[in-house]
Amino acid sequence: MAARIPLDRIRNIGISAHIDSGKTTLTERILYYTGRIHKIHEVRGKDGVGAKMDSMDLEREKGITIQSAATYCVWNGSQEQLQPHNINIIDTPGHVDFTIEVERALRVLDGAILVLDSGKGVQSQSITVDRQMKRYRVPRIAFVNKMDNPGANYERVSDMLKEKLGHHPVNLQVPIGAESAFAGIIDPIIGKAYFFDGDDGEIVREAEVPAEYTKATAAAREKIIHDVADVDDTLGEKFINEEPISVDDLRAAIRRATLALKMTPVMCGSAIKNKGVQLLLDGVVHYLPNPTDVVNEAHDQSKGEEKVVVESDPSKPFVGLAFKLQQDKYGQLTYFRVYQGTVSAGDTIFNTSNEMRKVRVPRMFRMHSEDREEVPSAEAGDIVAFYGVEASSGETFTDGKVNYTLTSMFVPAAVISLAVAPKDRTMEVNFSKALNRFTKEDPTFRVHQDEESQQTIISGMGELHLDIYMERMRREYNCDVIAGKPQVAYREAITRRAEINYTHKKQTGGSGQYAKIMGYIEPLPADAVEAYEFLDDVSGGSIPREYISSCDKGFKEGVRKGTMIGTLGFAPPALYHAFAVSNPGTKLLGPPPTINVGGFHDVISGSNGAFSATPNYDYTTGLGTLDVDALNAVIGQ
Ligand SMILES: Nc1nc2c(ncn2[C@@H]2O[C@H](COP(=O)(O)OP(=O)(O)OP(=O)(O)O)[C@@H](O)[C@H]2O)c(=O)[nH]1
Ligand SMILES: [Mg+2]
Repeated sequence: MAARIPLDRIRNIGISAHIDSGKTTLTERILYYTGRIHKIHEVRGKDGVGAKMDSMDLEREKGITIQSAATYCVWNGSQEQLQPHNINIIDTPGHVDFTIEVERALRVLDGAILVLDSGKGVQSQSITVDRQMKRYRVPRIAFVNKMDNPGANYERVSDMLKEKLGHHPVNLQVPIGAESAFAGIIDPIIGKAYFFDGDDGEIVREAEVPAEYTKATAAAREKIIHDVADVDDTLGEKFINEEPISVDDLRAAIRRATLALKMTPVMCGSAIKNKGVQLLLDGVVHYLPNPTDVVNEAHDQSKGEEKVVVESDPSKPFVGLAFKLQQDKYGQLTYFRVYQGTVSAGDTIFNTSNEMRKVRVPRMFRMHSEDREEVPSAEAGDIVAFYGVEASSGETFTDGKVNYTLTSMFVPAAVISLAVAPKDRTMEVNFSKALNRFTKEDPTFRVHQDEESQQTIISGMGELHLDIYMERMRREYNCDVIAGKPQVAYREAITRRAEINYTHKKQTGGSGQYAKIMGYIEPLPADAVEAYEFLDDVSGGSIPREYISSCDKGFKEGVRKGTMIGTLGFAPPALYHAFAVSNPGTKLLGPPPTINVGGFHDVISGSNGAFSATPNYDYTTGLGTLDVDALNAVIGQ
């Protein structure tokens, strides 16, 4: 293997946008210009081959991306002016039904390209994707694609970024012409024009700015300085003192402000016409973070979930996040982002999200869409796929020296459900095999048995989402499926804060229980990473520490069940809740009860057994009742 590229020359980026804006077409160009592929194939191209990143048959047939795909390349700059940089890329689907693919990519990436259609600008899915980027604090470059299309308008799209997404967009380029006359791009920062020659735009020709654009170029440079100085103090000071501002000063300021999420650099081009892609890659190097620029935090489970920073340092203990599972012809592939330390084939690693279960890593690969390259080890900052490592997506693994867990990703609730059955009884085994695998790979695809009808119900993010899985059952598992009528999955939501004041009293046989809990429930912000948050605000030991986790469990169960409809729990956008709990004057009326919380069995001692006792559920806490009563009160208001 070639010598490792140092961390400051690594970029882990996602390409995300509204459907059909050209993400896969753009990625295809990136792979071509960096020498990863030797011929360009179009999405829905006449040659019928299809783009590299859309490797699934269904993707090629439908001309849309369904699964995200990872790849990597090395970039030396549009003029070979840069040291080699390793760019790891995840191309994601734009269709809203596959939003989990965007979610998990953005969870593990350091930066992103937000692609926008030059005519349509900020579209519905751009808003969703932008919210996901904000959730994980991902700095991004906006790329205004399709500059060759009728109605192309770079400035207007940039204005929409401000109006609709609240960004501070800064236009880094001046397009030369637009629509069918779109010919090239000016970079006002260095004052040069670029044209893309050769059959596939592979030759980037640097030229003087055409005379008719000199005024516009000077004005654009002024505006860049002005707009960046607004959000970067160092540049701001130079600007006020009227000191000369060099190319490096300006680029450094843009980088700082972009990483601090204070501005969005806006660039443009036409992926299909092979224009602007190399300059965008230069932009990725200049303005998007390397792994060490990003602060990643974990919870130390051995220190009561204390927050710790995981460092992009290969010599520290290994910490990695399993973010995507995929089955291929060779077996189970688990994609990992390594956040800290080093992991090598043959190592034993520990699943800190699942009771430190240990697994051996037999082999690991760097992925290039469906192709792979075996590597002996991976270091902090890398994205790799392990073979033969059992995991669920969102689980943290370490080398066992530390017991850290990383924040998992936000999983949206289902919006639609469908009763399904295999057409033929002989297919039942394959039917359940397929459902098993799909639910493991995709947390937004859920399966349950309807208690009354005994039917198998699948639920997901939309009709297309469910259709794709039924089609995959037919193709990959030889199992035809009959389906009922789709049902919209209604869910309940908390809309505003409400107070809780609940007294639990129970006398059973010899033992009695008494507990009083006060607190509040309120919606979390729409961009919260976790769908449920428990806030322990107990003071003065009014509820002893050992019972706080029982309170948490009881509330969680209440949220999962919901109150009115019962099965699917509460839904965004009015997201779940936080609690403060306090319990003045608790006393126990009898001997302590025995309880079972989940799979965990404990005998309560002390004087507050009632916190974990249960009038309604025999496996969870007495607070389950509290939830339902309190939530009823909230929803009823
Ligand atoms: N005119 C024009 N068309 C483009 C450009 N880039 C892509 N397209 C076309 O737009 C369509 C969608 O392109 P894709 O690359 O599949 O878009 P995508 O964003 O990956 O789509 P999903 O992954 O399904 O969300 C294709 O027909 C492309 O040929 C461009 O720069 N100009
Ligand atoms: Mg695509």
